[in-house]
Amino acid sequence: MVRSKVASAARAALATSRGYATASSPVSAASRSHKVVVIGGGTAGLAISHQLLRSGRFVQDDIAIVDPALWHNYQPGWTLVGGGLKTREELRQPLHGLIDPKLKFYNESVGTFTPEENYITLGNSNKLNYDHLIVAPGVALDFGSVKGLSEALAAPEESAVSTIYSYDTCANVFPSIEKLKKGNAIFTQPAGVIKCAGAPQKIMWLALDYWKKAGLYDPTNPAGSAIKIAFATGTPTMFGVPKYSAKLEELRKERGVEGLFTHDLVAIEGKKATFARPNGAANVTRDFDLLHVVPKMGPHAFVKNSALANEAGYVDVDDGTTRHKKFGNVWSAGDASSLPTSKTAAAVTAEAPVLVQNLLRTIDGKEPDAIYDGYTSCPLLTEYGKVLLAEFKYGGVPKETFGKWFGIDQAIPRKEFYHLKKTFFPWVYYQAMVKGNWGGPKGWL
Ligand code: UQ1
Repeated sequence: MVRSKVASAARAALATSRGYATASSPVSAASRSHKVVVIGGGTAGLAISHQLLRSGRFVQDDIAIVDPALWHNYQPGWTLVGGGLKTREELRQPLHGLIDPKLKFYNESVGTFTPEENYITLGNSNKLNYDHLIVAPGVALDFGSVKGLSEALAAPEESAVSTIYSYDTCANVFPSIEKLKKGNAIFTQPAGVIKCAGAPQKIMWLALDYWKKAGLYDPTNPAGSAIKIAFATGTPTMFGVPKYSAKLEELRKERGVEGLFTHDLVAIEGKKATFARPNGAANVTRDFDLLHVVPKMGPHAFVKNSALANEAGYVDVDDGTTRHKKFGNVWSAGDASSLPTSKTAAAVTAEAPVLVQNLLRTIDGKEPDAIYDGYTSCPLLTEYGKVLLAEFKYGGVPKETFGKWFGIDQAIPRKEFYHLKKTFFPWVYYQAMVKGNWGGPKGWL
């Protein structure tokens, strides 16, 4: 840290004296080496770093974590913030406090990857050499994907537009639900890959339940209700897994929610939302009195524009081993990876142990033998007090933890799953998962 400060001060002084920035010719950029460099202090980065440390095979500073963030957020909880059930503050912790002191923490951004020569540069131009690299920086929200969205989110009271998808905005969602007494409420989901594909409708189901209890929405008489509810999604169905999609479609119809499928939000102007349609069909514009938006998401530019990315911009790893397809000492898990599953913290519970086992075997000169089956989960709030616990693997095939134990059908919303979602998962997450002790359905590691 001290060294990097000196280096950047020297660079700044030089840049000033020459009158231009010298990013390409740093004066004395420091160079350090680590056995493992982990990009990202999010769910995947923390779980994997601590699982590696717990293997007992690494000493002080063998493993480094790179992340510019000051805070770590329990993002699965933001739906609960949107539903007025938790505060955003109680879901976050300072990132440095979650990192074991045996790990070297670079609280910096990433500049570039040079996998051919086994190093990365940091945003401050310092160089980190590695034996193994783990890339887990997550995905970026693209607020620019919807015209007028950034401006609308900055003035939530006037615009009636909000989103649970960021720390800055999630606290505005519940007040907007409470404030609405009549009119059109529209909940959107974009076409394309997002994290937690169920969240765009979870917040809708909570809002519906809230308005129902407030006497403003009657599911048996939606046309005669003060509030009308529509789910506008760029996707063709309620959910990507047929088993759960069927149940959610049944709920949508039962509850009188209008389904606007293959409607991809592209613009907000005043109280009008415009949706693109496929196959050159004309755009559709709808008036709203409340709009809950989910922006498009995608890989960070520093990943997308690197030699590590596949065509879509994700870190190009093997679906089973999590090892990079071209660079044998590069690995990825979590949202930034190309693993073709739904992007959730639950997925990381299954990905992390596979990555760790395979990386350790590779260090020993053996071939990877652990295989990730695509396990992921979506605890889908369908009302206050009930959750449909979708759990599935590659191919959208259900893989239900509790079905196996108790013979129950997890497509049926239950109060027990609600307690898991609201109380147990946030607790076990900070208590064990980020420390490398939690294997999801496998329990404590
Ligand atoms: C899980 O382990 C986890 O992380 C703590 C979640 O929180 C985000 C989950 O949503 C799920 C489903 C799991 C999986 C664990 C079990 C016991 C099914």
